[in-house]
Amino acid sequence: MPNEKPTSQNGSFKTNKITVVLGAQWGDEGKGKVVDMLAKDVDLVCRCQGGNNAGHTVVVDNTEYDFHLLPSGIINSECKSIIGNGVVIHLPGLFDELKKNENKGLVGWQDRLLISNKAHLVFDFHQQVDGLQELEKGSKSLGTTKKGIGPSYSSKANRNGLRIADLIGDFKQFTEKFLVLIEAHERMFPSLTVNKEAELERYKTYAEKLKPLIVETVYFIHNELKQGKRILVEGANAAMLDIDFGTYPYVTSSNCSIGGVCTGLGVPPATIGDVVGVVKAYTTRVGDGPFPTEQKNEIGDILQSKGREIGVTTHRKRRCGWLDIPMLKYSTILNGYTKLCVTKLDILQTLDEIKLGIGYKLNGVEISYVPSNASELSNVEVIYETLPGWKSNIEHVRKYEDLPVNAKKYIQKIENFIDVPVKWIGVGKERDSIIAIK
Ligand code: 2SA
Ligand code: GDP
Ligand code: MG
Repeated sequence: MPNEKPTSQNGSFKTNKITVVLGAQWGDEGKGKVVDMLAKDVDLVCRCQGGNNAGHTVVVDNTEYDFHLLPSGIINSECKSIIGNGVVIHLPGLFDELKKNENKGLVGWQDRLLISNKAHLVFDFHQQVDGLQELEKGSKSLGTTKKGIGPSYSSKANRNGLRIADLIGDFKQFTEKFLVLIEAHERMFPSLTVNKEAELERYKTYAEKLKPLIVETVYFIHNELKQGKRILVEGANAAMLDIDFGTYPYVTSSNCSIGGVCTGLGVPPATIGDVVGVVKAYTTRVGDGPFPTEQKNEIGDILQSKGREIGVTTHRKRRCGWLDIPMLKYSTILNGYTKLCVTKLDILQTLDEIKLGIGYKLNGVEISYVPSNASELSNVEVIYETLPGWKSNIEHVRKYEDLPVNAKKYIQKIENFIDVPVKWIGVGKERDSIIAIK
């Protein structure tokens, strides 16, 4: 855990291992809250992938913060926050987010926020393109957040994307590259409307505002590790939205599983210690794509309304269903969780019975894997186990022993199926609404 004493590693330098927090389902498991909880014991909180498609909520003393590009550790005055090279940054969004949080009481971020000069930029036109692509797909749309994430990562892969380093370097060269990038997109999307001059003027101002925040984050993180500093990584989105391992094409455009930590920060795998999988006590998904345990019925409506399952970025209603064990097992294989945090157990407290998806059948035959093909995954039949509910309020519970017996049984079932210890249980949205298990 983050507060462990420095240990020898690789024989090369003394270091604490990095703790990683990852979404184990389709996102919105409550990663923000978990990061906020662990951030009190660390020196550095880093985002490694995604952009302002993410929406991470932290509730402190009745103030609700929603973070999109800023690491959730930013409200902790004792630790620094890094936006790593793997993140795609929409600068107008970043500065709006800072302003909004300043209005909620955030102070001193200028001394705590560091941004990689290798991070790619998301321009407004990338967001327009995101919208146009969704429109073109019609009924086959992905349900993106339209934050320009896919188009920006496409520019990166296409090697004509622009990075922070371009912006804070020679502005003449930035201008040339920007115009090349825009013109390439105008050829592909003739309806695109970009006021190039105004955009360049705007970015000139951003460049000056950004300069004090920019560092070579690879060296910075390496040096922090060498000094035995404690580092926490805040994954965004989740395993089933991973571009390689998720329900492609209904995924985001980054690696939101463990590999994205190494590529998105420039840290070697041996520096990673605990991997905390954040698991919502049921499942939600926002956007399109297969969702085997989805409940398009009264149960789904109860989970949606009691769980206030509304997108933090787009305000879309999230689709809801039962916990999906085959999917969680797959996500565990990918990420190698060493600890689990089960969140939102309180949301199940009114139900007479709770179902757990424990297996899949495809064409009547039981299968032991999550199909890679989206249409096959849409056709799986879920095998359920039904457990009795506990029908009592658990929001005040702070000790595992004090949970109702059926709530404990539910947690034990998850632990047994996944074979990873559950170390925390969320029973409310507030910072202290958590049960820590020794
Ligand atoms: P994109 O915009 O290209 O990344 O969208 C591709 C898919 O990824 C999903 N996605 C998300 N799923 C859950 N939560 C996310 N963040 C917001 C939140 C979502 C919101 O915290 O609630 O407000 O709607 C997130 N971001 C991307 C997206 O729904 C697509 O299925
Ligand atoms: P993230 O994207 O994984 O950080 O999750 P979101 O912030 O998008 O969504 C999680 C929502 O659940 C937020 O509104 C949180 O305040 C809330 N939340 C987190 N943990 C709990 C919990 O244990 N119980 C309840 N009732 N709400 C929780
Ligand atoms: Mg979210």
